[in-house]
Amino acid sequence: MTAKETIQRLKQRLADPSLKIAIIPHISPDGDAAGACSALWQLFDALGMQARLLSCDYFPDYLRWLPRVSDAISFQNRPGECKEWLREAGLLCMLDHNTLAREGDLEPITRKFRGEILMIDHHPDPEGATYRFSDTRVSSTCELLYTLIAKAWGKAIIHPGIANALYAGISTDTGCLSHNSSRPRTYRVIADLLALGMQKERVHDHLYQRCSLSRLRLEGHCLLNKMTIEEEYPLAIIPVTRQELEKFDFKDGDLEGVVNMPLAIERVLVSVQITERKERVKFSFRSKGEIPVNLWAKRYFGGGGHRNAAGGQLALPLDECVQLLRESAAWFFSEHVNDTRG
Ligand SMILES: [Mn+2]
Repeated sequence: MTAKETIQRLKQRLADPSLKIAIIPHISPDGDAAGACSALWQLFDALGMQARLLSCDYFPDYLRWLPRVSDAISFQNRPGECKEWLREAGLLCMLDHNTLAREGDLEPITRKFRGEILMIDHHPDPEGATYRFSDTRVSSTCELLYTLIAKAWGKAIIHPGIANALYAGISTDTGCLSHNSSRPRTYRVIADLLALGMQKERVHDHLYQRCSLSRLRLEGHCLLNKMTIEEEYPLAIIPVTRQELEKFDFKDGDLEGVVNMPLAIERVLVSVQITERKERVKFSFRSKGEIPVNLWAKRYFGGGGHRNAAGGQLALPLDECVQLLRESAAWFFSEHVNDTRG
């Protein structure tokens, strides 16, 4: 089926006002997932559709200003409502993820979902979905969602609230247009969003200028006391313990972006942040140029993602995680990195 036919079928499905819709982001939603959820729910509002936003965990504070995001139902504190809506819903929208496995504790329920699935995403190797819009070339799910909305309903339906949400996703997923953002099309979409009333300063203010003092101090602590740069490899590692997170009054999203900072050093080609959370240790990988850190995350750390930005997690003590990273670095740098500068 061509994209055009998929859009036509989706539009027909959405013409039924009795249809109930569940919108679901990936676990630990980021700016792109939250922006896409916000924009899509606002679109459904404009179309007069009944939707709910369900999340397996919580949206971080810095994204809760996005319209409709604070109306999300978390499976952690309202599991009954999530289950009930999924029983009644005929359409499940997977945003910014390519597999139900990225839905955390919601996965066992969404695996049994019998309705149709709409996927809008930009990660490689998408699984299933009735209506699939997946393109790894776009900057973000929000960029792809813009194109879908414009093609299906026309640009005019995009009001400033939708435009702000879409831009929030494009901006955060590209590190303020520093990576994953070399296609002219991305800037044409941003230009359209500005013309449709998007408030760029307001979005930037919410996303980047409302940091707490403790968050800024945690960033400083990571760079000054925690970051190491390997001698053998152009690799920076930032391991953070649970006690340190508590000391700096950590809130979800507070370490967002820290892993990118070591890449400012010329010699560093790969940066990995390893964070000890309640039950698991989380890995966040970043790289420059052609270096595919998603392959490293997939092979050793139970994760995956994009070429230059990937994640993973393991149920091992933090020091063993750091050790595994150092040991597997030999494999990764010899197999996948030609230019080690060093
Ligand atoms: Mn994304």
